[in-house]
Amino acid sequence: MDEAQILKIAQTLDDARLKATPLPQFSSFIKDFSRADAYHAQEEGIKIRTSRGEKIIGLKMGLTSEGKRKQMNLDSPLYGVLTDIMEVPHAGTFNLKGSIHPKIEPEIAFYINKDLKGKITRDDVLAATEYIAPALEILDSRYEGFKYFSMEDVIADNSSSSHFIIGPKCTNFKSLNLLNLKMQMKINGLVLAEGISSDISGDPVVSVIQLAELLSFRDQFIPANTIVLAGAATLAISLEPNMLVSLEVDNLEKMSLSVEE
Ligand code: OOG
Ligand code: MG
Repeated sequence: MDEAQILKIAQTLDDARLKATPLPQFSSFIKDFSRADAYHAQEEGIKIRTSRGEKIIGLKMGLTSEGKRKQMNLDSPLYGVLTDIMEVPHAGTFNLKGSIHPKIEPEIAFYINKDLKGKITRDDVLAATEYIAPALEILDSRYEGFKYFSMEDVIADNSSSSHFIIGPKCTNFKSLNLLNLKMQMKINGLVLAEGISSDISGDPVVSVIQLAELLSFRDQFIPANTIVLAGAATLAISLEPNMLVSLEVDNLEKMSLSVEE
């Protein structure tokens, strides 16, 4: 695909996001849309946002759980970029205006304070982690119906990321078994999504390792001072007005978000 076509995809998706108007999938009419083109379009989309003054503060892994891959009918993990304006404070309010068909999902975040490049180990990730935290990600696909036929569409669309919330920080995470943390997302007090931290790539630390590897294919890395969302442990739930969403992860402090119209 040529540069002009890639730029056009990035601009069209940016417009759809700003106008909260969904689009048909590009793969329904573009036949030579490769994975590299898709990440290239994602990078151009992020350039459009940073040129307006947004700051890159994090990265997200997605489709790291088997349940999510089945929900979306997609086969492998992917990543996206988080900017400062996508962050909603913990215990704050999320206003649905400006979203198309938002969904929320429970995650674990890692705050990485050293560069992580290429092939890295579990110990490298732990040594570079300043804290972990429970996290919520709000997804809002810019495509009609929030269903994809292709990985390329969703990657170009910054892997559906819309907003994220980082819960209370935990710095003594080295004493926790990160493979065995129960995660419960409640809506208005009812448990609607439940999983275990090992539903995230078998081990959420593995998501960070996979992220560094995926980035290396684009000659990129996880820079110091980056928030990394490791991916959802359960299926995503559609957001509606007046929901109080809370997330409880074993050994971490509870977090919450109110949703309003
Ligand atoms: C893709 C993004 C998935 C996760 O945590 O699995 C994701 C999507 O489902 O739209 O963020
Ligand atoms: Mg996610």
